[in-house]
Amino acid sequence: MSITQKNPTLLSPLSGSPIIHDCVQDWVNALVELMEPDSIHWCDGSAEEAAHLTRVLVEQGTLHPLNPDLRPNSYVARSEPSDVARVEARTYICSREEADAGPTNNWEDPELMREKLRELARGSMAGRTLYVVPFSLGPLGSPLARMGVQVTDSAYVALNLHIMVRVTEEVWGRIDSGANWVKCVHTVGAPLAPHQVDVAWPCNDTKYISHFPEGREIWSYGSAYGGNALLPKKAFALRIASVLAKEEGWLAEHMLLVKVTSPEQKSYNMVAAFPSACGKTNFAMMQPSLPGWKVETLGDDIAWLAPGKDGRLRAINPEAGFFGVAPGTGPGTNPVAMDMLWGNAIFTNVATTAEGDVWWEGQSPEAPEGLTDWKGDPFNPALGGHAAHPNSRFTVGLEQCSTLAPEWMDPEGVVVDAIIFGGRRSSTVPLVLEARDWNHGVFLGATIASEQTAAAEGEVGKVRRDPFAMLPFCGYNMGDYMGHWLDMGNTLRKTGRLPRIFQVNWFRKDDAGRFIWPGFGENSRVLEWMVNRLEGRVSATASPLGWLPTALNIDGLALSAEELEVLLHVDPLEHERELKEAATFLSTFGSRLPAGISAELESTRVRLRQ
Ligand code: GTP
Ligand code: SPV
Ligand code: MN
Repeated sequence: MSITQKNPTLLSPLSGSPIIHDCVQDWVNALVELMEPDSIHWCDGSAEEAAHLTRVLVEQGTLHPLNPDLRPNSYVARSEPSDVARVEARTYICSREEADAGPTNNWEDPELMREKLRELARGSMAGRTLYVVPFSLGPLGSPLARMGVQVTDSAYVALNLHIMVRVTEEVWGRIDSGANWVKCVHTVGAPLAPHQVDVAWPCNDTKYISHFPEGREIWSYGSAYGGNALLPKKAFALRIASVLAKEEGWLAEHMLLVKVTSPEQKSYNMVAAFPSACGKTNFAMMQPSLPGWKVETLGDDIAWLAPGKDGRLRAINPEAGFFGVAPGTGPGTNPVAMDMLWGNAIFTNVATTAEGDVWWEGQSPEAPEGLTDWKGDPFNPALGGHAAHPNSRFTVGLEQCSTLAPEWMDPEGVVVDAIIFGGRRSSTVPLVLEARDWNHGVFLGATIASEQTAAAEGEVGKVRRDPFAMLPFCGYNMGDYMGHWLDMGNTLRKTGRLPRIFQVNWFRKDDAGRFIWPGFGENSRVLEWMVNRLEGRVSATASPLGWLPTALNIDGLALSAEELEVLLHVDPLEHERELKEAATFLSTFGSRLPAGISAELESTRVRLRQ
């Protein structure tokens, strides 16, 4: 039941509403008292509710309907130009001890941060509706699923949550204490004075994305964009979940999840961790160029992995939708995504066409005439610049993806056969290699570096260490996190088969600055090599970095043998430098760096000098 209470002081459940546990009622009551919304809306996740939220947002000018003949039930939102990506500098892990947040996270004392947030949040929802959104990450009732409730004063956020997670009243029946759900508080920080006219994208220049791991609580202030505001995504499913996972013996990872089937009809499930805007969604929807191969989608951004009853590592996708990068998505690169965006989609910060459709760089070679850019201004290609913001995104449900694997609802998850780490590197790092063993694979994950993208504020193109693609998403000390990965290996080794670990880099460039590897569907050639390795069918060449392909299938590709050599080349001098940088990074963890990682570092150093 979707209920709006006009008078927020009347919080006892209305007749006919589901029984909502006191711990939720008390929490919402306290927030209402603090933030002073005009009304409260208890969400139920229904289609009627989505229609209501959409109507509100269209009236408010936040959503612009697209041409229903071209893209039914689809809308464009244009954010404030200052609110376009995750704000890592404003993201905090407020553990009791600073050392538990570690050197890669911003830390603040939890009590001081709560105090600060309480002051900011006081009266922050004035003139607005407070939406209470109950959700499940993962299929409700699955041993791997977790529940949460997000409170938000943004109808745009509530509507996106409808798509991104399983919003359902069934959650109310399962919340029986303060312990088994995560509290997510979100306000755009833009109270309205009486009769003040609202803006299309309310937000605040002051932003805080704060996590309280011990309290299982998240507070987000000032932004309505992506991971800053859709709290079940990065804030819960990665930062808080990584802490739960460490305590409970599982893994919460920034990974896509796919099922790969070979021409012999053998299937393997793979996860791959690449940093933001480095190819997860594209990989997850890959259309293999090699005949007979099939890739089916299970997840494109987050995977939760845990040893199953059979002792093998299993994975689920906790999400229910895609929040994907629009630019670069086109019929040639990701036809599956293009198809799934036929309707029922929300586009944020893309350009719009004169016909009332969407456009972004990479959708077609030329920008059509008469575009309106992401800020709502006429687009003039002669002036340069982007029509769509580089971090413009689409929100659409998983079920619209034609390559969705039938196992996507399986509460037990799927067995993981291979783990892939990757990054965006224009030089140095080979196209693909295989780790020598689990610990070496963990070392590869721990030392991955990548060029920064537009998915977060910061200098685009700058190389930074992004261990496990989790640098912005690990909710605790990353040294302990590396140790947890090593421990998981020990656990899995006792009970069953360990997944094999690979590393890839689709992004090596030539001297002219062009990508050497064609990427996208052609990445299936790399999958073929991996599957051949899993099946013990091909040998590999030892290198100081791990096992390199002795041969790779490039039949029919416009790629010379010399280019392939460049793609697989390991330059000892370059890697000495690389290793030095990795060592400097790892040394920042001090005594929290696991001995197993130091040992791998030393072993790689020795191998490079041999
Ligand atoms: P997040 O949602 O931010 O976590 O990003 P993601 O890892 O899912 O990245 P996504 O698949 O959306 O790709 C980001 C950009 O990289 C897009 O512009 C893609 O076109 C581009 N890209 C993806 N795969 C490849 C590839 O194999 N080769 C090249 N050259 N570009 C790629
Ligand atoms: C990422 O940045 O890795 C994303 C987008 O997937 S966001 O949800 O904004 O974090
Ligand atoms: Mn991501």
